[in-house]
Amino acid sequence: MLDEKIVLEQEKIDYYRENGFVQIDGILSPDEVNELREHLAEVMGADQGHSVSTDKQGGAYYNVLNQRVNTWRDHGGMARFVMSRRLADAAKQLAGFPNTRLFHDHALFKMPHDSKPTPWHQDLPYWPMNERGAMSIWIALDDVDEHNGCMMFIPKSQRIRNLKHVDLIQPHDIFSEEGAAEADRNKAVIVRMKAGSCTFHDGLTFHYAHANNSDRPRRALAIIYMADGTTYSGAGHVCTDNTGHQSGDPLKGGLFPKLT
Ligand SMILES: O=C(O)CCC(=O)C(=O)O
Repeated sequence: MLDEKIVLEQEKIDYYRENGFVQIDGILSPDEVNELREHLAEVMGADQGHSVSTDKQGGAYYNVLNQRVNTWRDHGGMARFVMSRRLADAAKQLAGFPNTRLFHDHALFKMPHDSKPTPWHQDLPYWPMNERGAMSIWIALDDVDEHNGCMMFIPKSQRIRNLKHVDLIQPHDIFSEEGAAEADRNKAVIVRMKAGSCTFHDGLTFHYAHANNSDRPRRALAIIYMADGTTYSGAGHVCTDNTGHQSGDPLKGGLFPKLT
């Protein structure tokens, strides 16, 4: 049951806190994976609603990611997974949030044919938050390896702050930034996973995803969690623009629901 609590092994929590990411196998059952794939197929094809698609087929961003943000707002089935206790509970234990809120979900499909890697980047520089600590779960809906777009992470890189955001279409080399010297690309951990398994990563952990050189989409669902009390920085973002939040306001209310 998606609403059941989960208790993570202390070893997983310690690994996450030390390295800024962790792999958890089998967070979803095979039946749940099938159900989620069906919901995703429905929501990705929608041409109306409150979720936002980042780019269309043929666009440069689409070749990196066919992304739809806030699927939960359009599809009750997606909402069941995005709001689920099990996933939010795991995030809370790893990050040590007193209480957890949703920032947003995003379906992340890496399409076959002319697929580009997701360049090395940190997530927090994209997010309009004053505090650090927000993090993502990335759930594989297909088996993933280097051939079809699995992720890589740099252990301990979550300690590195104040870097620029990386443009995913025309990336600069994050490793060449002043302040990134501590991140060692040679220590990158390649995370191959079965469908239904996931990683959690801190918003500051350096990560990358390979291009999809298979002939089928690589499907993933990511959900971004933040500590209750996280405040709005005032920076532009599709999830906070036109919501009435003022700089310094806590990110809360119906669009950023409390999950634990
Ligand atoms: O799915 C991908 O290719 C990249 C995902 C990512 O960067 C993220 O979830 O933060």
